[in-house]
Amino acid sequence: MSKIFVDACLRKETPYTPVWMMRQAGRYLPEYMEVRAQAGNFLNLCHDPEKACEVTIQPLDIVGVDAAILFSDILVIPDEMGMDLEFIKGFGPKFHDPIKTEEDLDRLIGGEEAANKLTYVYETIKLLKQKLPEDKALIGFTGAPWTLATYMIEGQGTKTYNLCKKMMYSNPEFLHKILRKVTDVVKHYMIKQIEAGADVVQIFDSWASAIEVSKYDEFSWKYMVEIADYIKEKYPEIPVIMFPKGVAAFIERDLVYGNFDVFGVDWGTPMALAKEKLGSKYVLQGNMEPCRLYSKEATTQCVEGIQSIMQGEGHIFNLGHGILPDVPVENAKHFVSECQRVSKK
Ligand code: 1CP
Repeated sequence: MSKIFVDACLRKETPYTPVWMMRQAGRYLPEYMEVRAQAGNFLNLCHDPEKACEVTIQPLDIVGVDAAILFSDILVIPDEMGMDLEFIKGFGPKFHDPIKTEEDLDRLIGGEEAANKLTYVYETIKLLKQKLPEDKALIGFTGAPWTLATYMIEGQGTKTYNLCKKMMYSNPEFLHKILRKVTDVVKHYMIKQIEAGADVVQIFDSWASAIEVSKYDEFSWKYMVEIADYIKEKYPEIPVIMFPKGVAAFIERDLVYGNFDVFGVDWGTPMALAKEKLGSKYVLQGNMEPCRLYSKEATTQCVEGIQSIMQGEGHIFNLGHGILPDVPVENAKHFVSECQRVSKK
């Protein structure tokens, strides 16, 4: 049976435009909160394939999306490379031993050896393959090397990125050494997710916009393209989605290139601009401003607007970044059904 989401990624004819939401498994769902409470904490949940599988499937049943995204986190990668990760309630992720010196980096496990430690992720994917309905696709994912490096250097989320940017301008060779090591792990990690059963993979560069346009290719995009090339060489039929957040100026200046299938458009980038610059080359995913989910009216208006721009083009509906924890479930359902309604052929 064909999967509508995979077909849309490959620009094949579909009965309507498929839809999913970034961060669709999460705190806005009471059913998620229940399973997370049973697990004790967020990382335990990531490490438990049965429970991770259960929360991955919840948004399919509850809000009716067309694809499932593996429940995990981008930060399990540096965790398994040997960094000490904790998710602190009310604070967020924290690495207690951020990278400051060459020795700190050399201590970390690299390449396939690090990717081999993420067995619980592959186990979750294998379980999902047994449990997901045949017509629903499973999306695997990773963080982009740059986005992962920001947490590995800063030790936590940041507003200013001062430690990694200090490195970018005063010791770029060392930043490249970190990015190289992470890229080599991610390449193996992506292949192993695909071999476990992921139908599609997405690379999240959530903090792309922290880099000035003239430096974006050098410190982030080229590593993402290298990962996509590696995947496409081994598994050309597996769609690859790139999601660099906040890169309107990068698109505007025709700086996007690479061998991948779908470009994820963030909510700050006008869909019409993305269509003009990228629509002939890549299927576009996105891009409703996530806060529109607080109002059904604002949601419908935006979905209709996106549909009028993307009608007849390669398109997948999504938000332009993750859903927020206090969005009413009913409004998320409304978004999904509106996307399916306005695009029905
Ligand atoms: O239950 C909880 O309180 C933890 C909240 C939570 C959840 C549900 C975190 C902590 N991560 C996740 C799951 C998660 N993370 C998924 C699951 C699949 C889905 O439903 O989408 C995915 C794909 C991610 C990816 C992720 N983690 C990104 C990239 C995507 C994005 O939203 O930009 C990033 C940047 C992270 C880091 C992270 N994980 C969690 C937090 C609080 C953060 C920090 C965010 C920050 O620094 O602002």
